[in-house]
Amino acid sequence: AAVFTVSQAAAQTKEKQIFLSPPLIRSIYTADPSAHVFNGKIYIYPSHDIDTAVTDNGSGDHFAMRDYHILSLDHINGPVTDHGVALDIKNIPWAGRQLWAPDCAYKNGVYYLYFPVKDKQDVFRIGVATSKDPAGPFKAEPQPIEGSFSIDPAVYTDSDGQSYMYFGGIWGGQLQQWATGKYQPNGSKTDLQNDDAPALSCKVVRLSSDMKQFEGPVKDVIILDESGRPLLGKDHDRRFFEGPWMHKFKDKYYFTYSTGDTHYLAYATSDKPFGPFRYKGIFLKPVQGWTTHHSIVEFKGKWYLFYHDTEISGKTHLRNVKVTPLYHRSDGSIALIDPFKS
Ligand code: FUB
Repeated sequence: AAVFTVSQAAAQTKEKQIFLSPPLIRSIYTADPSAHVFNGKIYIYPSHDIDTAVTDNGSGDHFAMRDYHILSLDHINGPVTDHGVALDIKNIPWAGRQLWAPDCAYKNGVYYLYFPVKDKQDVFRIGVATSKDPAGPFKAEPQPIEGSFSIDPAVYTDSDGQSYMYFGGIWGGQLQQWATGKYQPNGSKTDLQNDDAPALSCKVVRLSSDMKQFEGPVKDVIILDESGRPLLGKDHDRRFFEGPWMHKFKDKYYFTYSTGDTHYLAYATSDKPFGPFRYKGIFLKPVQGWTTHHSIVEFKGKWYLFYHDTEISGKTHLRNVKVTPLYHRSDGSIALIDPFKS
């Protein structure tokens, strides 16, 4: 199957169905919302989708984004401010093409914007840019983070101050091309192509105290099934595809992610940030559009899911971000969200 073509399941236009939430902003296309609370406001770090002449060649090339705009809200239902261009690809010295899903972290008066982009050899790497203002503009470091690869960085800072980066994505995100530890330019375009072997894992690594480097080894985020065995490559309904996020609720670490070609957002929990994690279920049914990507954040004592769909454009590469409440039940499970009203 081609990468990023619209699957029949997700492409069914949900005619006569009513979307659960409205787009947060209509003046630009936005996707992959990483939301954080800084200085009592919500800041959203999304991808900025654009329409280009690039056609879908099976590797996500039509996601040809060139800059980031940061959004902010004072209240969950309040007006959204678009702070303009926060980082442009032309100001990232090592970048080639495709600015994909970013994230942001804060430490000691500095905001760190983490972003995946293909380098001039067309290999995804992860870069970092800094600013004193959560809305930017950000200045990129001259080189990508040493040892970084693939896409979708999500940085989680634990209660002890240690930050971790979760990252990776299969298919167009190239994770499978790093399976040997070295980039395979002519490697598989999808996954390990070994259905009965453990699926490729998301990666996790500690960040250095200056937030600009990896510290220690890059490890696998192992997701175990109900029998304690790693999820297998053939388990497309449950295995990791892309779009990781981490949040902690009542001392449990919740690893949340997209299952990609089956279009779910799923979760797995652990007592430790490195896992292993136990698969628990899905918490968002397929949205309109091929990709599904999210973040989870607590704001003023309530939890929210930030996600995207294609309500405005109907095109899979021109997305819009949304928000809806998210509920943790007393047994630790997350209540399932349907992106359409029933
Ligand atoms: O926005 C480009 C890519 O699409 C992201 O990196 C993936 O997570 C998917 O949402």
